[in-house]
Amino acid sequence: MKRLLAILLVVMMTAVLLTGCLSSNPAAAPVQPEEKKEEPKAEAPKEPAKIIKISNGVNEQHPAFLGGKEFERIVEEKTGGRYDVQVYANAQLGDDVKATQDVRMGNLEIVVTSASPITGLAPAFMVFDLPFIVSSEKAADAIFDGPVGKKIASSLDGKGLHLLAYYENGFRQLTNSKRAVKTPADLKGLKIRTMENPIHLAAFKALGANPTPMPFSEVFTAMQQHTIDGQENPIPTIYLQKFFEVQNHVSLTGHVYGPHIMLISDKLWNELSAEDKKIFEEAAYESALLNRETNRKMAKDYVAELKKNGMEVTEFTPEQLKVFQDAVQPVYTEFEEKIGKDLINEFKAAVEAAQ
Ligand code: TK8
Repeated sequence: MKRLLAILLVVMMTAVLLTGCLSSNPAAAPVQPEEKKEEPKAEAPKEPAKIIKISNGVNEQHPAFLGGKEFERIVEEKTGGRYDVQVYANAQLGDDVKATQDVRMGNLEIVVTSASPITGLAPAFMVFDLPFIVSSEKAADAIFDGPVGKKIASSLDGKGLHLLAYYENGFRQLTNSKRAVKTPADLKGLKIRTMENPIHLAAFKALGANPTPMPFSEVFTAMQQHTIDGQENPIPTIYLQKFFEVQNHVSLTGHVYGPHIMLISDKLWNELSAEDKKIFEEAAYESALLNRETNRKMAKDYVAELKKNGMEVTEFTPEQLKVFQDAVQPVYTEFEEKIGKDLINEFKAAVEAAQ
């Protein structure tokens, strides 16, 4: 009897296992037939693209922004979309100083900033702020793409920032709403916005103006409301930011040549593989070439556009410019030590060699 029971139990258990009726749910699905259809293999889950934001203070037509878009195109293409580069305009992510600070802290990936307002971090960049030190675009390229540019860029080491590329902001020209400025004497008493940079401040003081530093995004309104009389920026910016709507005089002084530097946060840079670093560097350089070419074309073409829009353009002979050059000479001695005499000499030699 006992044996019979044991056999019964085994039979029942086997039946339970075969039919899958062990489930407490009587409606449970029967065991799948042996030959079940192969389900289409699900794709390996893709890592979401890493977002890289680029901050710009200028608008979407400006060569600095267009350079960023070119960087976006190349990086996304070469990495098969592993990165999603997003270019922001109009200081939406902050003006130069704030955006650079954010990049430095690792809260933002990339900024395209003027070097001038961030020289407190890396004084070597102040060499660009010395008036009339860069004589031509060709000389600028020789600096940017040669050993002097590398040396200046390396002054950012250990500061949380890495220079990806030298874009061109360009030769700065003076605008105002009061009168045609033909000599330093015409500048007397004019309230001129400058970038937040000690050399620019000192130079405009030496010229007899009343310099007022402020972030770029506040400049248009300040001119419109006449809290300042004028400002200075390269022709592409004067035209594209529509400064001609609130300024009627432009003097082609070209007193300072400024780079727009593309800086990436060390935090991100140190995370990148060697392969991605190379892609970023090549994309940055390609985008810089496009930026410089576009900027140079606009700098030529837009002088006529400014005239068409009612601006009076003052041009200078070399002799007339020399009056301005002589007036700002004291800033060379004043800032020589801070920048480094050797660097200034190397810079000047590279400029001369490029002539
Ligand atoms: C834009 C600035 C601008 C600069 C200035 O963010 O502040 O006047 O020339 O181009 O970098």
